[in-house]
Amino acid sequence: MGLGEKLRNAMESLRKATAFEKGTVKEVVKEIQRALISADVEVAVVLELSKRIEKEALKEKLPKGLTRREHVLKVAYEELVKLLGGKGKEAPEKPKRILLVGLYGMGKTTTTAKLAKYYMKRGLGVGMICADSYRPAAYEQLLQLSEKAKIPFYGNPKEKNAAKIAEKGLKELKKADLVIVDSAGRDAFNQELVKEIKAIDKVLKADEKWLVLGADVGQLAKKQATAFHKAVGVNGVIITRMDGSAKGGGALAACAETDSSVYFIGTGEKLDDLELFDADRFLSRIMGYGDLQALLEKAKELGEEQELSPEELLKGEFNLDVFYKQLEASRKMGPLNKVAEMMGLKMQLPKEVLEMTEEKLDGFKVIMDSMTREEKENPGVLNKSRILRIAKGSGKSEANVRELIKQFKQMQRVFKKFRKLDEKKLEKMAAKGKGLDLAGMMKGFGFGKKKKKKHFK
Ligand SMILES: Nc1nc2c(ncn2[C@@H]2O[C@H](COP(=O)(O)OP(=O)(O)OP(=O)(O)O)[C@@H](O)[C@H]2O)c(=O)[nH]1
Ligand SMILES: [Mg+2]
Repeated sequence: MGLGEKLRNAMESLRKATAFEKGTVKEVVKEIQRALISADVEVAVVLELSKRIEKEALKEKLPKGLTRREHVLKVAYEELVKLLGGKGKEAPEKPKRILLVGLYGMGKTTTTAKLAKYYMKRGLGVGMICADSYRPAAYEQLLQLSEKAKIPFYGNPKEKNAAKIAEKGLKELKKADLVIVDSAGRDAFNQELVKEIKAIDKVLKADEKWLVLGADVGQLAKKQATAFHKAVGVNGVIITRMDGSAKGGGALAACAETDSSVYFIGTGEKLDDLELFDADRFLSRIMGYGDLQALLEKAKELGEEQELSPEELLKGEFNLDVFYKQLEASRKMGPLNKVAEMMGLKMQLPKEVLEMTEEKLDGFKVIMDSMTREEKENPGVLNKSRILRIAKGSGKSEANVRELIKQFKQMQRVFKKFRKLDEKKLEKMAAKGKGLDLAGMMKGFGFGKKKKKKHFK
C-alpha cells in the first residue's frame, strides 16, 4: 500500500467516525504517523507534525463555517503539503546551463534526456553533453537517448578528462540556448567526485546545478543533499523513480527539511515521464480528490467570501489560464450561460465556447502544456514561429493552436465589454437574477483568481 492510500485511509477514518472526540483525533494522527514512517519520513519530523495537527484539531475556537471534523481534515492536509515541500521554488523557465550531479544509478543520464526533451518542447534549442568518463557505457546510453529524442549531443568515449569533454561540448553546441551536462556518479559521496564536478563546473559555469536522487533513498536524501550542497552548491533537486518506490514521501520530506527545492520528479523510464513538482498537486493526486478536494474548495471559498468585493473581482487579469478555467467550469455546470444571459451578453458569447466538448477542452489543455508561462499570461506574443513550435511540441496541428487562440480572443472581447459595465449595473442585474450569487458566478467566470491562491498554496 502506497503513501497516498495510507493517508487516504487515515482521512477516511476521520470522515467516518460517528462521534468526534479527543480519541478520534489521536487515532487519526496515529494512522498518519504510521503512513509517514513507512514512507521513510524521519521519526522526529513525524512527531512534530502530529503535535501540530493535534493542537490545531483540539483548539477551542474554530474558523467560521467549518465543522471540527472539516477543520481537522484541512489542517492535516495543509501540514502534509508543508511536509512535502510546501510552495517551493519553481523550476526556471529558461535555464542556460544545467549540470546534473548525484551518486551511482540515481537517474542522472535518463534525467538529462528527459529534461532536454522537456525544455525543447517549451521552445528552447537544447544540447546534451555526456561528461561521464568514469562508466564506459555512459556515452552509449546518452547517445541512444539523444537519437530517440532527436536532440543534439556531444560526447567522446576516448577522453578520460570530464572537464575537457565539457569544454569541447560547449564549443560544439554553442548554438544551443540550453546545454545539459550529465556527470559521473560514485558509490558514495567522496572527494574524487567533488573534484571532478568542480572541474567540470569551472568550464561550464552552470547557472543550475541539480542533484538527482532516487526516491528509494528515502530520508537519506537529507544527508546527500547536504553533502552535495556544501561541496558544490546545488540549487535544485530532481527525485526520480517516484513511480516505483514507497519511500518517495521520505525523500521529499528530507529535501524540504534541507530547504532544497525539488523542481521535477521522475515517474517512469520513458522520456516523457518527468513532471514539474508541486507539493500540493502531488499530495492531492496521490490521495485522490473526492471529498477532500470538495472540502478544500469549500474552505477556500469561505475564506474568499470574507475578502471579496466585486470591485476587486473585476481587476482580475484575463489570460489563457483564466480562459481555460472558465471553459472547464462552464463545461461542468454551465455558469457561463447563466451569467451571460443575466448580463444580456448571451448573443455575444461565441457559440464554440458555449458548446465546448470534453474532447476539445482536453486538446486545449495539451496545447497549453506546451506553452511557456509567458505565453499563457500574455498570449499577444504568440507569433507564427511560436505557434508552429507549440503545435509540434503538443503533437497538435497548427490549426488547432490557432483555434484556441481565436476562441481566447473572442472571449477577451466579451470580457472587455463585461468590465465596462459599472458596479451599479452589475448589482441591479444580480438583483434581477434573484438567488443567483453574483460573486459565485463571477468566480465561475474566472475572476478572483489571484485571491484564491492565498489560502492553500
Ligand atoms: N521507474 C523509473 N526508472 C527510472 C527513472 N529514472 C531513471 N530510472 C531508471 O534508473 C536506472 C538508472 O538510471 P541512470 O539514468 O542510468 O542513472 P545514472 O545516475 O545516470 O547512473 P550512473 O551513470 O551509473 O551513475 C535506469 O534503469 C533508468 O531507466 C524513473 O523516474 N522511474
Ligand atoms: Mg549515468
